[in-house]
Amino acid sequence: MNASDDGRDGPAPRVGPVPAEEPHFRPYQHPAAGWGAAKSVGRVLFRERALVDGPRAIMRMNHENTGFDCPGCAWPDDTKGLRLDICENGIKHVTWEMTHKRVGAEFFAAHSVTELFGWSDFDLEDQGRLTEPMVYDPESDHYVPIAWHDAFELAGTALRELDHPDQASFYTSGRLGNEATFLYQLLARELGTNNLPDCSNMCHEASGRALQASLGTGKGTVDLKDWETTDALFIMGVNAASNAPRMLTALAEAYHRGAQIVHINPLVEAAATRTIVPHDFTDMALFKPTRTSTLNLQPRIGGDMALLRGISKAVLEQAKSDPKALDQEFVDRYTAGFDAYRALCEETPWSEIERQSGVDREDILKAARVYHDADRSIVSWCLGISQHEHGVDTVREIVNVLLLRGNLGREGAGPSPVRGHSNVQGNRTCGIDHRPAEDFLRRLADVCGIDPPHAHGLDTVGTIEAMRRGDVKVFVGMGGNFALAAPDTPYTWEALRKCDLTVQVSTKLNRSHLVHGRRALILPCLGRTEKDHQRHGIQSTSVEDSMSMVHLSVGMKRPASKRLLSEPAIVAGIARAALPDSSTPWEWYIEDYDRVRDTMARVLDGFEDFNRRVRLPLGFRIKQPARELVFLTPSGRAEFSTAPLPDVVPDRGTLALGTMRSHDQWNTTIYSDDDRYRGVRNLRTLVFMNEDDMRERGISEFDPVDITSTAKDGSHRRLSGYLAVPYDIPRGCAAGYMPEMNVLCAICDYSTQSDQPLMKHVRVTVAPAA
Ligand SMILES: Nc1nc2c(c(=O)[nH]1)N[C@H]1C(S)=C(S)[C@@H](COP(=O)(O)OP(=O)(O)OC[C@H]3O[C@@H](n4cnc5c(=O)[nH]c(N)nc54)[C@H](O)[C@@H]3O)O[C@H]1N2
Ligand SMILES: Nc1nc2c(c(=O)[nH]1)N[C@H]1C(S)=C(S)[C@@H](COP(=O)(O)OP(=O)(O)OC[C@H]3O[C@@H](n4cnc5c(=O)[nH]c(N)nc54)[C@H](O)[C@@H]3O)O[C@H]1N2
Ligand SMILES: [Mo]
Repeated sequence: MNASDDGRDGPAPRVGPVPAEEPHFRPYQHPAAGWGAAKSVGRVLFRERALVDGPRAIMRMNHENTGFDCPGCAWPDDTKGLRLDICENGIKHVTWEMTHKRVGAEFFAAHSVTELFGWSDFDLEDQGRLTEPMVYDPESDHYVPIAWHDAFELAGTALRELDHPDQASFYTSGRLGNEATFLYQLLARELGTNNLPDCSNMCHEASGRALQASLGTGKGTVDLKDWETTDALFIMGVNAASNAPRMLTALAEAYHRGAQIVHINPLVEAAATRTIVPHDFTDMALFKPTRTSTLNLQPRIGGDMALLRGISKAVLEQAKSDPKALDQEFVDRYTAGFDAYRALCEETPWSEIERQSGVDREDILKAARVYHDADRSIVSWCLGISQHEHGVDTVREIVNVLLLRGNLGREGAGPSPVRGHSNVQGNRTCGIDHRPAEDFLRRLADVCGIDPPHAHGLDTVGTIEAMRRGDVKVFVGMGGNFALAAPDTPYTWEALRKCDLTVQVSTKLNRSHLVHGRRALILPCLGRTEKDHQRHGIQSTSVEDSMSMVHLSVGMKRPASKRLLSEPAIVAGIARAALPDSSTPWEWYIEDYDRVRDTMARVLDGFEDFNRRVRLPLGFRIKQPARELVFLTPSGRAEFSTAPLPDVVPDRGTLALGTMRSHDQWNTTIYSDDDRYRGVRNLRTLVFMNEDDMRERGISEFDPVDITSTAKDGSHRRLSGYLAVPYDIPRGCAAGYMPEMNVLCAICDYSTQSDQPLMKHVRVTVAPAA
């Protein structure tokens, strides 16, 4: 990474491992998952020396309330119960946590922070699990051991001594279980701040806001059963084979059933071709692939809204001769704003739709026909839709399309965002929100006897800016890797370094431990696979998946070290030290998480009888008012939106760059330099480009290039020496990997609709390396 002014001497650290061989690129020809995935799993188990524990743990993953929830993604568990519902990347993720390697006091004694700073992010995490709390010692520039009690005191004192609680910010990464989440937000609010940034601010913030505005609920309305009964699936802006691999099973089943599957993505990702479902042992044995797509459309980056508008326009045109094209009864009974939306669709010329989407009218009509012929449709999406300036408008346009044909509130139909982290949705449900609802605050005050602040707090971008100004002085990271995941790497690093204290609750060593405040703590915690032993016995925690199912997760492995604490215990420890007079029974809660759940049941909507219902075999589903056609919107109806199409066509000479994940990484955790499904080996510092765009710039395959971004405020950022890879991507578009490319994402480049960083639409020029 070319973050030059990082404040520590030495060469700029790299993210991925040093590849053993030369870069290699050949388009991938095989079905997704299948034996390629099986082989890859074997390699990972071997590397982490988890050949015995690994397979044993995998058998306990995602089983009815007897195992732990796969931390790999938020895809729901198989509704058929006990089935081996696992995937390659989930296994990689679990084995990563279960590694036998350890990072303890001796390790930190042997390596100064400045030395470690020079290591690659891959090497940092590859050292294994953290085993004891550590504090930064500026004298020696080493992390040194600290007792838990003293660590809590240090954090508590720093929080107590702030002039105002808003000088602290409490970040959450989406791994955190519901019980710890609830306690964490209680700590922040009892202290007196709503500064609760989370990874969602960079992920699905736009989806939540849009669904809230259109339907009065910030979540999708469908569940897996709907996926199993729908006639048409529209899969937008998600690389499912890598990032939600268990979706492949659903796609294959849909195909067998004769459902239509339309993929809308600038790249034809592996899930848009064929798959061999890994737990279908016959297909595996016979190498028998199933198609997972019936139509692929490749819009330009940011072109989805225009494409969706085109589908609506076509449906409305069709409705003139075929009244069944439109569900007029549904529209009349349940929606508001239809006439204005119809007028807008009629006014938007096809030429504009084609230009903005980058897709021909003829192809849009194909998708429209699929939509119109299907009795029930689901639209599913992820970051390719949300991380844009107009992410909120685009998700609302998805809802517009669905409303036209009454695809809501009935089986097999509705919006279905694919969430990221395994409990990111649960975090929001349980109170991680810098803009909390008044209703929620009132109940929190009543039940917990606190006086929570009402002013909105800071989100991720807001926190970075406030740290940089010196307005936030204490940063607590509850999981995650803020330093690397956040935009504008050098800027974010400068901001973190201005803090008085940074506290990171983590399982593994990462960049956020090395880019720290004047004082810094590393607080190591149990992972989800591990036994959480408290006074009243082994505790379980609950999580909520993408489809609002809440269920228990119980770790079964011996903890990586005796000195680890659970996340709830760490929150309680900090809370007691920061709020010595608090009447919240922090210690009592930790003795038995059922007690936390009993309190949650009284505060949170839809959590009545929490302890009993969460123990049902598949847990329970949080009620979705919109699913019951109850719309908590101002009009009491589902609201059509009428946003104008944004101009997303890149200026001459510039490209729209999307930053994304490779197959072999989990956000900032990098497993290797390979991206199997995109045919890349031994290379992460690349940029995928259209061949014509390369030719026009005099660039050939693997030529080194400089990538320069231009921010909204006109400032420039640059990455040098990246290798160009010719790829099947629309002209004017380019793609490459996060988190390396965060260097190009300016802090000021966030959406005015969602405050979400524009990680899929970075304005860049690419030129042969100087
Ligand atoms: N193995 C693994 N699983 C993961 C993760 C991981 O890193 N590794 N991360 C987790 C997290 S936190 C999240 S949020 C999800 C992320 O899951 P994804 O959303 O799949 O994440 P990305 O890798 O960013 O891929 C974005 C996809 O959007 C497409 N795209 C880019 N721009 C556009 C556009 O303008 N329009 C459309 N239609 N498509 C576009 C890209 O081609 C790519 O296919 O996955 C979760 N699951
Ligand atoms: N350019 C660009 N940037 C992006 C994105 C993008 O698409 N493009 N995507 C954004 C998105 S969607 C997201 S969600 C964020 C991700 O941002 P984060 O959630 O902050 O980052 P992760 O890489 O998921 O965090 C990994 C770290 O979590 C810690 N960890 C793992 N398991 C546990 C656990 O059980 N408990 C605790 N306490 N810690 C644990 C480990 O120490 C590990 O190093 O990145 C965002 N950044
Ligand atoms: Mo995410």
